[in-house]
Amino acid sequence: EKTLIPILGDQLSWNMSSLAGQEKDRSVLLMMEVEAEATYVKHHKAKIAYIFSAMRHHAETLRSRGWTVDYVKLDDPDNSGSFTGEIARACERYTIDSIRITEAGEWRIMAMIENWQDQFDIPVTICPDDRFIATHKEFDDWAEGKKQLRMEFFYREMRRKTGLLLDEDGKPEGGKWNYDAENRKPAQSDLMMPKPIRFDPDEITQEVMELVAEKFADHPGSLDHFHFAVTHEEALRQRRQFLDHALAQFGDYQDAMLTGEPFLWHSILSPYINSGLLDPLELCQEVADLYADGKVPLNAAEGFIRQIIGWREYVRGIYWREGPDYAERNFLDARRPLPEFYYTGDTDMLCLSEAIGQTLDLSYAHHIQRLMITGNFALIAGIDPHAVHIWYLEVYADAYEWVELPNTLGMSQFGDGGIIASKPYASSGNYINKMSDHCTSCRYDVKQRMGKKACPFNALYWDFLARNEEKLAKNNRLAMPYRIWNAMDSDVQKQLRDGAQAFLERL
Ligand code: FAD
Ligand code: DLZ
Ligand code: SF4
Repeated sequence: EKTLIPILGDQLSWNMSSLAGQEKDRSVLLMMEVEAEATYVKHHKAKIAYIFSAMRHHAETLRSRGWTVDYVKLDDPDNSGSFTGEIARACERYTIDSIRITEAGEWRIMAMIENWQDQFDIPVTICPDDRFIATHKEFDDWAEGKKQLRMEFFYREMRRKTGLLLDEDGKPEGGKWNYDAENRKPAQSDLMMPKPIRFDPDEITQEVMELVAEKFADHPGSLDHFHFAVTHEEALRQRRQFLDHALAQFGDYQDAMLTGEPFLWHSILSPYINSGLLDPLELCQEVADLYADGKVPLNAAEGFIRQIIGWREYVRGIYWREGPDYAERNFLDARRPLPEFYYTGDTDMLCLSEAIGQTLDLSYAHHIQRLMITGNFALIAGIDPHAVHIWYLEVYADAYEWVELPNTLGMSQFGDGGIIASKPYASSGNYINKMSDHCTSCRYDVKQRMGKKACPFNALYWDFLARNEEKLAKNNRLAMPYRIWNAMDSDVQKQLRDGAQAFLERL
């Protein structure tokens, strides 16, 4: 009689709650590469290759630590293609008296797991995922009764809970909780710029890449630039690389963008944190230690820690609190289909071709590209937020629904009507010009609002405000742009709206 312990593709941590206290000779760990998970949306080829390779490596190390791991490969001839089908088959291979699993990261899979007990007539224990800092209850208790769920205040709770960057009196280091105002510098290309480690595919990764190329040929993205770490050791090497060479300037250049530079001073750690190869709290502790030792400035350490114990925990809380219908929300009633160029990068708007091109090559783009280039464009062009959500879920190696959906549909597309963002992240070309060097080499002129050479973001931005005036004009944070819009000559207004319309029709 054994306990069956399924380990999902984003549960590749040593300290999974499903394994805690379990006896190795009474447990069978089940890992499954299944068609349903690879195709419920068309994940980027490099994302699937990353997940499968990391799973295969993790299975090897679990075995070397004495666990029995039953690993079902995608091309196993008996593979049923789904988690539930594979649990059913495992129950035939072994005498199972119970199933134990750490809660999954999305509603879709939780619904499957919750059926298993009745379906297989075996007790199923679902353990909380304690790799997160806040429990579901802690988030819900914090959110209860609040009119607005501001990340900033939740973040302070997480600082208190972890003690990160607090002095002996429990006060924030440096006297302020948040140093974001210092983190908005544009960058310049620099030969000394740090580079993430590019990990060469080993034999296991190569085998997986062949499998993916064959089975998922119609999925977006390329395998030719595969760069991800696939083991705990490699992920730790990238962590070291970031901490030693990029973190110190992470704060300053957090929002900067440069043509031909996909990574800048970012950590490129999200795929590893989200699938379990790296522990988020341990990483933040190390950042706090580097600050304490005088190795990195406070705006960098605080900015980085805020992304993880603040934003990352906060969006997870929102995801589970809002429920499975969150994905269907469409506050602005945006209906346009996603432009084809999101899957090819083929557009003459340089900021977009850069962000999308690197996404298709690398399965990576940094935050401000996701928010202010691809996200902003979709928002002001009125693209259906659900289609935008599917795209982000497909193309990024770090994308799991619990983190991707609130970021995309909530923060970036304002589809939730302002639960996450206090105003839509809509902007004209001006912001992109300030934070990047793209506009200097673009065929459009960022300073022009009308005419053939005008940057399309400009007319679209005003059209977005005009189109949504009824829903957005009440928002205090948009008072200024609406004042500017309403002070414009009606001729100018008309030309901007006609220009936007003509552009959208050509999309
Ligand atoms: P860094 O800039 O080095 O940041 C450090 C870490 O902070 C990241 O590794 C990540 O773990 C965390 N982090 C930063 N911002 C966020 C955030 N807003 N939400 C959650 N964690 C954050 N992040 C994902 O992990 N998965 C997603 O699917 C995802 N989708 C996004 C979609 C949109 C539209 C937007 C605007 C953002 C999205 N993000 C997502 C957040 C962020 O863009 C990525 O976490 C980040 O770009 C990953 O690169 P990095 O590791 O180099 O990050
Ligand atoms: C994203 C993904 C993919 C592409 N493939 C698998 C898989 O074959 N097996 C697996 O266990 N997990 C996979 N995943 C991750 C899951 O779809 C899912 O996102 C997480 O388990 C979230 O709970
Ligand atoms: Fe993007 Fe407009 Fe700048 Fe071109 S000019 S890079 S389209 S913001």
